[in-house]
Amino acid sequence: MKRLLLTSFIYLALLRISSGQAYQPSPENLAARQWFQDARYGLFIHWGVYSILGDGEWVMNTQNIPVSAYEKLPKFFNPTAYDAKRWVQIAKNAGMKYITLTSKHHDGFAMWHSNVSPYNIVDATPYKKDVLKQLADECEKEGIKLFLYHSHLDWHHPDYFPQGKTGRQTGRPESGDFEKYLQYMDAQLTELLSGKYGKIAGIWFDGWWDQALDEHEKQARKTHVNWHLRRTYDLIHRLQPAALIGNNHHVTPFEGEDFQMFERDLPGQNTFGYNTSSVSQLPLETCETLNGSWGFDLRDQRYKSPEQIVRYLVGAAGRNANLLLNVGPMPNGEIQPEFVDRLEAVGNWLKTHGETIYGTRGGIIPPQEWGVSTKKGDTRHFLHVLKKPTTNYLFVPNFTPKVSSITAFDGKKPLKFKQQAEGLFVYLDGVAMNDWDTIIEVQTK
Ligand code: FHN
Repeated sequence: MKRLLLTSFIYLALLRISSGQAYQPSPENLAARQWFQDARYGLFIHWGVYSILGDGEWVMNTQNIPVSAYEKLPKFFNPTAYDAKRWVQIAKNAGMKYITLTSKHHDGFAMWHSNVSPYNIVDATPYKKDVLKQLADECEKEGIKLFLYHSHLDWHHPDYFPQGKTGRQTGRPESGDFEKYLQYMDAQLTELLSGKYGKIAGIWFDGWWDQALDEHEKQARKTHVNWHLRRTYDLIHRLQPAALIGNNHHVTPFEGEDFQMFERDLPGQNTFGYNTSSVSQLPLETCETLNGSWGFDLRDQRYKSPEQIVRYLVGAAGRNANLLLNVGPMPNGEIQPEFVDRLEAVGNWLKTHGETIYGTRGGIIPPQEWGVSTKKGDTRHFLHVLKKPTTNYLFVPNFTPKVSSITAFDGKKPLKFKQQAEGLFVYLDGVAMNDWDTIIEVQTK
């Protein structure tokens, strides 16, 4: 009887695992999630052989370049100015705590020395050096965590079949074995997570949506292929339990994922048309470009100002999310000065105001007309005023914890306040309003 019970228990457990319902994050993984939320700000790097053409990372698709022609590109990729040390310093000066590098984008080219395919930075370029290894070593040295962006979608691999809705003109064969493609992808992920590149903080997937041919299917989380996501996720967690898995599928998270991401929109918003409005309980991250492009685009001058970036970062933190801000380095390996200068200006702001961002969580009140709030522990609250109120006071609705003092964060001037059942009134007389962000600190008992 005891044996029968045990067998049924094991069977049920296996059934739950195969139906993808039993993901229990490990203690290391839960700790990593805390770290991730505390970090709040990271550098996204889109870099690959596509950067040579200076037309973004989608160039293979947008210019309908067949695989046979695109395969010539790596022969011109010789980033002699690439300096991992410099990249990590740029991220650090910007106040960023982690870097997310494209290990493989949709073009299928591996930015590390892969043994699974010669289509990689060491075997297919005159540069012949493993850019990922250099970055991983430098990150490790400097205490910056490293995530890897990895595309599910692959415009190069012959077994990525059936083809999805993009990359249709790349001349790939009209047949293929999707399961073989998944094995290839898992083998490459295994290489990335088996120690040579140290501790990988997380895998940032993208491209799942390529196989969901219409919006309805996408929202129903259905695709034309079986991605076996859970199998891949379990493999990653087996190799590195603390590695956080996120997937930019633009729908509600699947079992086995550790954070939820949004693209070019703050959580809950969908101005870009990509995102789901449902926000999960997982740690959150939103990614944005510093100009208008992910991969290097020679013509793109739409640089965001440091002020815009700070306000976006604050908006994200107030919604309990990280900001992953992107640069697309040039084909020679340099990050252009227009990016570096802006990143540094934000880093300078963080030197004096980072206390209200790092290690915080979204505040106890939802975003307001005037801005957002963050909190540190249970008793420190930061009101980030992003839009000057028309009155001489700020109204914070439903703020129930008992307030002991309120000060302007810059200059530490004590402020008058009135706490009533409907909320908190903070009087702004004498507060120097700042166009970027005026911060008011509320101390509660
Ligand atoms: O197609 C990609 C795009 O190239 C870029 O990598 C962004 C980053 O979030 N994500 C995809 C579109 O959702």
